[in-house]
Amino acid sequence: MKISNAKVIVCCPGRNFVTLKIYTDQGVYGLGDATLNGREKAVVSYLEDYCIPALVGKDPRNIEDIWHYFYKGVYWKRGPVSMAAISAIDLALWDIKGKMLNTPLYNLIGGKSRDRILVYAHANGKNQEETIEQAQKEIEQGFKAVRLQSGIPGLDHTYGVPRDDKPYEPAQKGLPHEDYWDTSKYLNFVPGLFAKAREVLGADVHLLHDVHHRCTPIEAARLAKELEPFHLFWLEDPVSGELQDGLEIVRKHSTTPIAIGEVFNTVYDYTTLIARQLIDYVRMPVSHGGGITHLLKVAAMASVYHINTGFHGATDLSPVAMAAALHFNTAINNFGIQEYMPHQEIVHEVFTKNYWFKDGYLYIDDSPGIGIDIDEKKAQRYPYEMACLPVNRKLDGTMFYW
Ligand code: GCO
Ligand code: MG
Repeated sequence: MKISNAKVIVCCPGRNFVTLKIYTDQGVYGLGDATLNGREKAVVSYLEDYCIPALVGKDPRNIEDIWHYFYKGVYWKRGPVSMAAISAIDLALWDIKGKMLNTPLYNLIGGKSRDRILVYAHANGKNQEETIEQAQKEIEQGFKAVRLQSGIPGLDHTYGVPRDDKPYEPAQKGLPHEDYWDTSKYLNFVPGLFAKAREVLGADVHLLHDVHHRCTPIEAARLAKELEPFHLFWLEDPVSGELQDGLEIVRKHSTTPIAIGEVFNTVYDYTTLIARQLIDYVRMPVSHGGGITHLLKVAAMASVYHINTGFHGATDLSPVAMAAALHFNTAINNFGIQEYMPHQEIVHEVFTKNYWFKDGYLYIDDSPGIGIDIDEKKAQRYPYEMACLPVNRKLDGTMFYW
């Protein structure tokens, strides 16, 4: 069996997606998600100019060897662009294997450890009241876990909150939009939001919060400590991921569980954090962290330290990545939770959907491989539109993390 060809499909049904399609000489093809929000074209070039020519002629059954060909075999290793490309190749090869063997992906990586996948919803509001009302609506829809992000008094706009009445999408058309940020206003506000949320929503619902890399270690420690009475499911990205020792300071001061890694791309971003038990959840998604092949290794290492998964699942990960994550979550033992930010309906004009939400959980059907297809004609109707994630400045103009 041989890979006969591969191509990259770029489309923008409401937001940009990059999809890799690998063809074989047996008539079976596989799909992988190569979307890197705001840097899509860099991955397209990496795939088209360097990976696809080398893929043609290889036996698609040898997934481990092909993975290492593009990882160990490349002198300039790691990094989000090359790892997004490797992830897409890996997903497409697992998709092909599942289709060839006529079995869903989860069967190839251990079978079912569970029948349904616990997910968390996003409750975003312009202020405390709106955020908690939104959370109530989601709990009424059946969600058992909700992430709260709110506008902050004194700041025009912040991460996680829609600018108008449209669904929240962080990337905006054209060059990066500039946001403004003030950590002390944020730190003064968030504990009160969660105090009120617990009062209104009760003790049972799981509550989560994303700091989006914006605190110094000691600020994050203060926040994690002040949030302790409200028993968060997790506090996400309390410090910027490159400062791994910072998590030790957070850990020393609080029992609030910590999740990190949506911007990581290899197990080496995690080895210290896992082995020193500085975190509780790994978030690196299958579409940025080397696909199924590499995430199996990360999850295995995490499991030794009783650390669970909680994969990134924002709308910039395509339905191919979401379905692949659901297979992965179905199979491994140390699954924790899955982020679920549903795509707009227009996305499913282009991508089919083999998963559905019911009463707090996602379910996936047992179609072979990953189980998602792409309608290329419809994809053509929505050509790429340049869009970028915002940049962030402190109120005095200093560049800051977004
Ligand atoms: C999350 C993330 C996203 C990112 C987005 C960037 O926890 O879902 O932080 O909202 O900001 O995926 O592309
Ligand atoms: Mg996040």
